[in-house]
This record gives sequence, C-alpha cells and structure tokens, in this order.
Amino acid sequence: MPQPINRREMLQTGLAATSLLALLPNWTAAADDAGVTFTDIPPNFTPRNPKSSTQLLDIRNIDGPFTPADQFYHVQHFQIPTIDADAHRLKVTGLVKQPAEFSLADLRAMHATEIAVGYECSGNSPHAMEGLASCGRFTGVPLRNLLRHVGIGSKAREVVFFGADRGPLEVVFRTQTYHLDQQFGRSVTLENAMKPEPLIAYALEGRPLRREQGFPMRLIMPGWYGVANVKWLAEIHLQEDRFLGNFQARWYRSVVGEGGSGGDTDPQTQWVETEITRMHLKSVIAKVTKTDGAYQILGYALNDGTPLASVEVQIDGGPWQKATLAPTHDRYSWKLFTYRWEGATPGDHTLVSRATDVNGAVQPTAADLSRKKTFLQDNGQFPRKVRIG
Ligand SMILES: Nc1nc2c(c(=O)[nH]1)N[C@H]1C(S)=C(S)[C@@H](COP(=O)(O)O)O[C@H]1N2
Ligand SMILES: [Mo]
Repeated sequence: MPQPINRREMLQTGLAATSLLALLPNWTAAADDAGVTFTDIPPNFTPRNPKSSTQLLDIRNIDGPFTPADQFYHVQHFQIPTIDADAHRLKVTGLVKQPAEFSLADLRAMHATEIAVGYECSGNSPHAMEGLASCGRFTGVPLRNLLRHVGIGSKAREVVFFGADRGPLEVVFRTQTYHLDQQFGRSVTLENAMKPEPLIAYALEGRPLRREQGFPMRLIMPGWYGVANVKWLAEIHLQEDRFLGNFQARWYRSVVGEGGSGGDTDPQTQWVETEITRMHLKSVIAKVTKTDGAYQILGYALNDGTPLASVEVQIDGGPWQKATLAPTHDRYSWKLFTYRWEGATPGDHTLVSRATDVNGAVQPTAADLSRKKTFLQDNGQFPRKVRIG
C-alpha cells in the first residue's frame, strides 16, 4: 500500500515547479546588505522547504568556487535513508565476471581521485530561483576501476545504479495503473560508465558525505544533470538491455516540438522525446554587491564540460557586455563570472546573462524554449530584477 508520507514527499520533490514556491517564510529580506534588493524573489520563497526534504542553495550566498557542504542543494524522491556505513555493501551484479561486494572501507582502500563537479537538478529553473545547483570537490574511486576490478561480461552494454531508497510509485501501462514499491534507479551506457570521470564518491570537500548527500557512497557523473548522480548507492547492475525504470524512462525526459507551425496538433511538428543526460548550457546571475564606486554582478555557468567561449551580461536591454570568468576553474566545475557594473542609478533594473560555448552553442532565451513541453532542462536566460537603493 502506498504510504501517505512518501507520496506527499514524492509529489513535492517532483518539482512541479510551483510547489517549491508555494510554501515558505521570507527569503526576500535576507541578503540586502549593500542596498541591492532582488525584487524578483517571490515573497514566500525559501531555500528550505520544511514540508519536503528538498533544499535549495540561496544563490545570493555564493562567495567562492565551492559550495560549503551544509549549503549544498539536495533533492530526492523518497525519504532520506539512514544507512549503517559499517554494514553497508555496494553490490556489483549482473553481467560481470565475478559478482562482488564493497564496503566503505574497501573503497577507501582503493586508489582515490578528487574531482571538482558542479551540477544542477534538471528541474532547476527560475521557479526554484536557480537554487537547485551547487559545486564541490568529490573524492572517491573511479567507476571504471571498480568495474575493471570485477571484470565486465562480454554482453554488458548498460550499467544500472540503484540507491538504497525506495517507495511506492505509480507505474502506468496503457490504461492500467499499478502502485509498485520500487528502488531509485538510473543507468548509463557501458561506454559512458568507462569514461575517466565517473566516480563512486564517499567524500565532499574532504569530509564524509552528509546523509542527504548520499552517505556513505554515491555516483557522480561529471557534466550530467543531478539525477544521474545516484545517492545511497547500493547496487551496480550490468545488463545487455536498456534500463526503463521510472526515473530513467518516465519521469526524466524532455519533450520538445520541432518543425511545423508550432501548434500542438500540427502533423508537421515532430515531438522529440529524449532522456535527461548531460547538462545544457546555462548561466545565472546570482548576486549583486557594492564594490569601490560600482556594483559587481556575480553568477554561475554550468554545462557538460565543453569549454565556454564567453558569458555576457546585459543591463536594461542595452548591449551585451563580456563578463570575466573566474581564472581558476576545472572542466566540470561550475564557472563563476563577474561583471563590473558602472554608473548604476538608484531604482529598478533588469540584468540578464547568457553563456556561449566554444562550439557556438548560445544559451537560449525563455522564448526560444517555448516549444518544450516538459519543465525539465530549462536552461533559458533568467532576467533578474534588482532595485538599487
Ligand atoms: N538514490 C537517489 N539518488 C538520487 C535521487 C534520489 O531520489 N534517490 N535524486 C536525484 C536527483 S533528481 C538529483 S537533482 C540529485 C541531487 O543531488 P544532491 O542532493 O547531491 O544535490 O540526486 C539524484 N540522486
Ligand atoms: Mo533532480
């Protein structure tokens, strides 16, 4: 039987955009330190929603390349499990030469690497004040080392990752709906699993993962949307066929209209449905502070690791101006940018940023994304409203 609490959690963390907004006390008053107020933050907006286990990063608090672990955003679909790290075993099963189990101590005894990774939930958007994103340094064992260690079966094509968390889910088959208890699961192709970057992480910023971050171990897929980063990792299963679990094939997909007149029933329109995998190019203005005689605009940019060509800032519809990218960043970290805003007059202003990568991809406007039906993967430009006091 579905448990009411789980279901409620599920609905709330399903990020039905508005649910994040609806619920809380005042965020607006908080960060108005330099006479700069973001007037676009809804009055009842809060980074922490006491009715769900979701936590947003208050992006106005970004003050360095790495998000402090206790501010790191977190999202999950079921309740946060409590795991006894000593008893926990990561099982590797399916099409492997020799099924195996790894304790946290086993992983810690293996060669460790550290990688700076920034990522966002694919549900991150202006509705969440772009706070479903963070960046940190994760430590762990490269996934491919672990897979090589157990030996990959010759027929394996797909690598499925299961979390220890589970709960009742609706599974719709044609006209029937079942309520089935299921584990959180995601997959990647073997080819993607064997790339150098994916990590079985057990530490963030040099400290054990916090409970909400997937303690004691989790997957990190640098360059991918958050949903790929399976927390509370309990099993890695190699198989030949595609994995079609709820969080792979149903809840996490994008539906975009291409061609035709734009009408929903236009037979010339092709509806392209894709999985949520690598992050789409995005930049976000996060804060404005007063500096010596001017204002400084700061924001973050995220993507799949393709180098950026530029981030630009536009003020009150004027010309696009190049922002400065922070000199130190890693391929998969987020990239902080700053722009020195001279001559800001008291009153209301609109600020927006856009990122461009070296392949010429440009961050779209919200209007460019109007044919996307699903709210996931919203990488549209985010015009911010600020008041200079
Ligand atoms: N086991 C498990 N892993 C999970 C989830 C989950 O519900 N269960 N949610 C995913 C989603 S939707 C996101 S956006 C990221 C969030 O990672 P974070 O909490 O470290 O920010 O975790 C992913 N990993
Ligand atoms: Mo997510």
